[in-house]
Amino acid sequence: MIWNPLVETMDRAALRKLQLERLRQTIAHCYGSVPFYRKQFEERGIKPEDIRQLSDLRLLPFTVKNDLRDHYPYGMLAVPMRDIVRLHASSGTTGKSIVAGYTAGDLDVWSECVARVAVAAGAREEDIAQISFGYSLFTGAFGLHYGLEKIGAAIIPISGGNTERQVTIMRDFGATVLVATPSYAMYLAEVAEKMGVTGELKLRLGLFGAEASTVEMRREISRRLNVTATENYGLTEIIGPGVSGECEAFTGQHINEDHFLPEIIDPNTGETLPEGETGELVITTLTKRGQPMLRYRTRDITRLTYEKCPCGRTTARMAQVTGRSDDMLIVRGVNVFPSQIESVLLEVKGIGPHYEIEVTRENYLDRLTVLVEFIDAGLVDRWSELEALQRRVHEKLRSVLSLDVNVKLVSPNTLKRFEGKAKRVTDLRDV
Ligand code: DLL
Repeated sequence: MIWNPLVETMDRAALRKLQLERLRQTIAHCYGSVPFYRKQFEERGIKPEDIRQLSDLRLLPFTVKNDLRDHYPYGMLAVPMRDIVRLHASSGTTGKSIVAGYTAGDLDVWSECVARVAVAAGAREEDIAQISFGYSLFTGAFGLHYGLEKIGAAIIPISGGNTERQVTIMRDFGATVLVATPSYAMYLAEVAEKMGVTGELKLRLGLFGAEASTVEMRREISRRLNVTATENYGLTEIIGPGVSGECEAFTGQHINEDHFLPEIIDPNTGETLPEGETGELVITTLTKRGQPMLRYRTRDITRLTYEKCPCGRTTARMAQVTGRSDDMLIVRGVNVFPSQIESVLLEVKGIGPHYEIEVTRENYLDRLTVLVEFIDAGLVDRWSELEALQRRVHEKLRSVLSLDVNVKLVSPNTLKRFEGKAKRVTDLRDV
């Protein structure tokens, strides 16, 4: 089923025409209403009229997270506050948060986009959806809430945390769809197993997002919760969830291209890359009124394809985000993405899906330590087996990363569990 066949299966030439029209309106709106954008245009000697075709987009400067921080809290708004009806923010691990303001029209667009993503993933009006994202300034819960409500699903707005109660409600209310971060879904699976109720759950579909997860991790969640695990993507600066999501053909995440114009750039040079090449995702909003974004650098690494999908949608698809350009660790000169480590760990039998990564510097030498739980608690007394397991993990990591990694196997249920986005990497080199 396709929620909005008119746009989701639109002929690409017609879609590009619509995008250009909306791009020009957005640029005029930004230029006329946001001093930050006007200054950027003036500094480069460009006028809104100079943007005549979609490829002229590359004439425009990028917008980055720091621009939003510098204009905290309301400096990026393009409408007066009386037209704003909702404010969200992303906490950000460092510094000021990023604020997002929505007009009533923006909220409608947002629900529409999430409705499309939810339906593409397989959600239907008969579903009972448990929303286990925190209802807060975070966009995840409210975004999925209104999108799923729009398609007619019944919402359980349980929010994050209180995990045993979550599982009880999930069972008693007969939830069929779970909305959570992949790491929280894994934790929920574990708690359901401990409570011995996995078999009584009615879950069939997982709408997972808000953080990177590997195929291996989603496969494990899928097995343990007995769900089809799908992924969706978005960010506060652009709208929240609803930017893109996987369809039932699992060929990447369809971007709601009539609202968000994607590009891929080389993160080092800023050059636009051709279709299919991997780089940083840059998004321009095409319909947002409250806080439009021109060429926003997401820092997320992915690639795009414009080929028609077997599901019938014609919109661009983005590959799974493997990490953020600022997540990449450089350890003794070797580039390491946490997702590579996750993939390796989940392939080794005998260890659990919970892990932490620590980077330290000893005597000017970087050291990467991976802590991971072994599954069989009895191994504590069987040293040689434990040692063999540790060697296996070590070898596997070395062959994939070309790096000597310090592996610490720890007892089951000793590492931190996450109720929202996981924070698995601690880099202690600069402190
Ligand atoms: O996480 C919006 C969202 C909520 C998306 C719920 C999907 C579901 P922020 O808190 O601003 O917004 O974080 C945005 O999270 O730039 C990515 O780095 C990461 N991210 C979001 N979805 C995915 C995903 C929400 N499916 C940042 N895969 C983004 C990988 C993701 N990373």
